[in-house]
Amino acid sequence: MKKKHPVFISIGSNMGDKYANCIMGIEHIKKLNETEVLEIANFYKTEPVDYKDQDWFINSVLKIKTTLEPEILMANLKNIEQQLGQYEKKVRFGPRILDLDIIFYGDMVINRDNLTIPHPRMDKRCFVLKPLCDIAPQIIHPILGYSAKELLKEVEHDQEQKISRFDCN
Ligand code: PH2
Ligand code: MG
Ligand code: MG
Repeated sequence: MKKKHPVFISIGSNMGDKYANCIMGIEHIKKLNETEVLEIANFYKTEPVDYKDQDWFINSVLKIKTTLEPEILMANLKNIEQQLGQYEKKVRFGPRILDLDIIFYGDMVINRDNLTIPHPRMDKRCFVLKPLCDIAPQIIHPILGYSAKELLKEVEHDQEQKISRFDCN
């Protein structure tokens, strides 16, 4: 039997009906082979980081269990992003209908041209760490050795990363 790995995925949207886009994305992930969605964090309205001149995002984090290998999972997530309507030329860090990023894949460390796990910027990003702490505050970053909660503490007062709970109802 293939091993099922716990994986955390960051989900985000800042175009169109942002919350609906995230929900659609999750529905697609639920339909993937060999994959179960275990937990969904709260949703947050978050100030854009890295590329400031764009609309605010809706972000959350999911915990899934999957036997899909990291590259295969990533390809499936890209495919879902595309199904939800991709804009031909994406600006790096710019606006998107749906963005699905692998944050952690078990405690695997991967450094390949097209895939870096843990996600290389997650430890600086409130929009990842805040929802991650809703569902897995004690999870340890396999390179840095700090928990999600400890990492969040370092960035949560950053005035450039405003974040508030998004009311889904
Ligand atoms: N994604 C980015 C760049 N900046 N900012 C926020 N608040 N949320 C995001 O999901 C986000 C971002 C690139 O993927
Ligand atoms: Mg991203
Ligand atoms: Mg992405």
